[in-house]
Amino acid sequence: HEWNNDNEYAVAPAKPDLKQPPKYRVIMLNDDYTPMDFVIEVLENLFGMGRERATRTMLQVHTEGSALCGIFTYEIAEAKVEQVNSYSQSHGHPLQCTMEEE
Ligand code: TYC
Repeated sequence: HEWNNDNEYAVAPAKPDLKQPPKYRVIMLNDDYTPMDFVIEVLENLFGMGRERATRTMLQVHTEGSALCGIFTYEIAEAKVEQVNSYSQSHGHPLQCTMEEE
């Protein structure tokens, strides 16, 4: 009697579960009233951008209508949106951010 050394059943590889948590884009929206300097300040202080990148992002929003501020987990994205919207409102500006699943 011989063993069957081609036993495929015993060596079937376990399927690795490499699923990542979903990520969310935080998007800055244009409006007609928020001062450009205020938008730059928000991008610097809430999204960690340097002056050059913040200025370029602000101008992209101004000319194209929206721009990406960053990509985060759901909870962080939600917090960023809330911080931008409440900070803007408290300064009397209509500046708004939104989030969308990647
Ligand atoms: N459009 C605004 C203005 O002309 C400037 C602005 C830029 C507003 C970016 C919002 O997310 C924004 N003063």
